[in-house]
Amino acid sequence: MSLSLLRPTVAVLVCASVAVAGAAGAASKPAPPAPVCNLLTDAAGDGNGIDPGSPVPAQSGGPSNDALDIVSADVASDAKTITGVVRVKKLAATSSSAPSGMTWSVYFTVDTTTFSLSAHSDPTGAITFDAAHSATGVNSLYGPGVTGIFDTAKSEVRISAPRDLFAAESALKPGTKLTALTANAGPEVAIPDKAGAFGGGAILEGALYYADTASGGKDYVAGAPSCVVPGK
Ligand SMILES: [Ca+2]
Repeated sequence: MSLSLLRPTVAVLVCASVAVAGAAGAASKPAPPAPVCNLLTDAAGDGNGIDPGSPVPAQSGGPSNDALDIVSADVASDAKTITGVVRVKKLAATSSSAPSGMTWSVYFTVDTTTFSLSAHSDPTGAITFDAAHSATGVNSLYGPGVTGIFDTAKSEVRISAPRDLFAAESALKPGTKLTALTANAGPEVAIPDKAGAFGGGAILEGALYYADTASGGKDYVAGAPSCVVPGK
């Protein structure tokens, strides 16, 4: 989504919220705002962006991978923590169609900086969590302090980072608008270093490698009530 397409949407939302606030102010006891939930949704059954037999995956490259089939996503924050959630059709830590491991990520943008909160499974199913930003086109990983919950019972991945972790790029304080919410899921593709060797944890992710991607969700205002409890 380009910013030129995004901005008119933001402007409409701002006007709508002002109108609602005005109406609520007339009441003697305004109701608290309802928690937001499922800011981003996606159809089930389309987690098949990867065809393992093709160097450039087709749009429908074989059976949908339930563990990578995004159905919804959220981002939520409070004064201390920001949490991203990716929900899939049926979460699993390993997959025969993604033997190199898998990644689930939530992206959001503040001003011109895009941030990500991600979970990674390795070939054994071990899970790690990280955060990154991509203001200059090169992802810089943040750490430490990123935690998460790989919740197979709810088929959702929750990744949490201390708000302070992003302080160098954005305060992310309550009231900050988070736009361009996007969720991606796909295999992790190991890439060789310049010497042609694998190692050092280098991984590649990108549109060509996503099994599923979802965008076009609603914006989130930091600190707003959500069905997601930050840090949980
Ligand atoms: Ca999907």
